Amino acid sequence: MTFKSGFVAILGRPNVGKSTFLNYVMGQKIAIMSDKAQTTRNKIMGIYTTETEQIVFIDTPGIHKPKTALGDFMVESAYSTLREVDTVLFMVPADELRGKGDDMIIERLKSAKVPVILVVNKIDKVHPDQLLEQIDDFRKQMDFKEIVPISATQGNNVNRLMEILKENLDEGFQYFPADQITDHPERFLVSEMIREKVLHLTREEIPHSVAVVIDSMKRDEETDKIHIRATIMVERDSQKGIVIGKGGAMLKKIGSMARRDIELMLGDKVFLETWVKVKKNWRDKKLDLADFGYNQKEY
Ligand SMILES: Nc1nc2c(ncn2[C@@H]2O[C@H](COP(=O)(O)OP(=O)(O)OP(=O)(O)O)[C@@H](O)[C@H]2O)c(=O)[nH]1
Ligand SMILES: [Mg+2]
Repeated sequence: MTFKSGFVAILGRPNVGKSTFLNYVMGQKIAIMSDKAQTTRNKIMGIYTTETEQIVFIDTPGIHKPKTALGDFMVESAYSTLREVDTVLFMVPADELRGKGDDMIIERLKSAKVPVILVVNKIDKVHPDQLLEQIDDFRKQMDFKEIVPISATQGNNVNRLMEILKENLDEGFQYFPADQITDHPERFLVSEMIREKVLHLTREEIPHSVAVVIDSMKRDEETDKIHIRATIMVERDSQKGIVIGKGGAMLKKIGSMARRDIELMLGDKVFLETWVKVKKNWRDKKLDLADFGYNQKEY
């Protein structure tokens, strides 16, 4: 039997459910998710492999009007996938009307010369009539190869979308071993899981200002646990106060929730030590961006 494979990018505005979809398909958390916009900051591969096919999904940062060097990096890394993939999934939410942000992306997609599948996500949030109107509106904007409504949280119609993707695969290599699910090292996933808890537990001003760096990660022979030291970077002293919380309560909560996720991912006991540091305006400094893992990488 011939083997089929292909690269598929997931593109769209922030918060539409791109990472939620990827995690649903992969059956585990590779990309962190939150109800705050601009959660994903790096391209993340989710490698889906069966006996007969391999689909390499690339989850991308939500496309927005960038206001910082980090924002520039995020948007650029999302658009860069257009040169790297065989198919694009353009994701829009069923419950929000098409806006300037969508139009901007559509313009780029039109000139990209890659087949684009429109994925209307969050159908659990709307009445079917509203869904039809949404589809009708987008259909007029460009020529989509297919239009597929789904719910990434509930899994509705995700199988159908997977079938369509499989039907459209070309004969090709198995690019990655069958047991590899992502291109990112464990350290990156660990830092992301900590960042996810900061996003969940802190107020609106923190999420965009935070980066997490893993200082060390090794097995402690005495306790037989993985000992992880992580630093949470923020931009201001006041933010440091919020992340640490009264008597350290917030940091403790972040640590224990993150530890649970990390243990699940690693399948091992973990001792997690977290520190908070202030690094002023790191989002605007190219050098700091690279230090914190935000540097361009091609696939
Ligand atoms: N009701 C509903 N909510 C969803 C669905 N898919 C995603 N969400 C929610 O939408 C929010 C954003 O999800 P993410 O997966 O982080 O969105 P994203 O597109 O990756 O966002 P960025 O990384 O910021 O670009 C989360 O609160 C999800 O739980 C869905 O099908 N239905
Ligand atoms: Mg995301």
